Amino acid sequence: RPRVLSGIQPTAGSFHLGNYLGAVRQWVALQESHDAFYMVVDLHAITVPQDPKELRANTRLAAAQLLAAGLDPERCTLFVQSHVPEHAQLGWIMNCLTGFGEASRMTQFKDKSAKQGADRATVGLFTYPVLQVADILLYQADQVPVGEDQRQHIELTRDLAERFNGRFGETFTIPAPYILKETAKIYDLQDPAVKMSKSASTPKGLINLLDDPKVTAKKVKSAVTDTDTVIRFDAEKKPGVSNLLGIYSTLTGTTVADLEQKYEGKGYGALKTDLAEVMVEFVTPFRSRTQEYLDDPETLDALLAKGAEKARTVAAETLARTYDRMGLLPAK
Ligand code: AQP
Repeated sequence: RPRVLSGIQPTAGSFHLGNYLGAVRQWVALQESHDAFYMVVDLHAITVPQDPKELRANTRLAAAQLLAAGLDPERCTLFVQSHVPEHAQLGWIMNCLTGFGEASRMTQFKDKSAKQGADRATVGLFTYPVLQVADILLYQADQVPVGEDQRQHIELTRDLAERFNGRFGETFTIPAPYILKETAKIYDLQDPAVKMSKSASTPKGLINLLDDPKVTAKKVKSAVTDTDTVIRFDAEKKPGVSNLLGIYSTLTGTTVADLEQKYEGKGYGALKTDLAEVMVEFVTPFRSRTQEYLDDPETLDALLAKGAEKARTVAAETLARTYDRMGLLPAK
């Protein structure tokens, strides 16, 4: 079975619809056909300031949401990044292989540091794509299921893996991005020119899966569309409507063409009302399942410990080989 690896930050509390459709949904599907490793990336979360209590709670909350979304610890390896120290260790090695200019070209860093103010951005934020490289290479992943915003980091991973292999001999599998066209980028409901993100300029554009379903329905109904009236997919001319159609299509398994036909001659109000209903039907059981996992933190922690143990056996082997290839003296 080919191997997949991916991660999600625990920072915002609730996952948003972009995280789910862009990534987590694919993770659930891939656990059936792939040897799958999924993690809550708490070391990435601390690249920006975190309240310790909240970070701990949000890490459990992220794991609970992954299980609620359908990850099955019998079918995949689910763990917390900091439970596997090899991530930080290989991260350092990869830092020593990355050019300063190369890291400076990462657009996610540019965006995130611009939002924070360049003076406040940490060195950790600057090198977080390099830690991501280590995350992927440790598991010799063949594919990395992510949203479009992560494509550049997968490119960096490929470059560094090739560089290492070229310099020290075949060590790392060269991974490929696994990005589904339809859900590669979910857009902000109030500003369909930008991706849906936890750092949205207004909360009205962001669908948090754990929001009160009534709030979710309201956000869908007040989504920005356009002054035209036709319900048609055209990402360039009609980004708002196209975003809604894409979300609707993925959540229901109906093709966009069928939706266009269904809403022919109908107004945007009808589309939004129906999509709000679809969304509420999706988030309501998701919320209660998440709560069930949170109500039993001991079981959750035990499950994560088991996942970390499985992950470590793979990670430790890759790290040992890497150290050896580079000429680091083994401890006797
Ligand atoms: N809008 C999106 N459309 C499709 N995929 C998306 N992802 C994120 N936003 C979208 C994908 O979700 C996975 C987890 O990403 P993350 O850990 O970076 O989660 P986040 O920090 O909550 O993502 P944000 O909201 O995008 O954060 P900021 O504002 O910090 O940039 C990834 O696979 C990502 O591609």
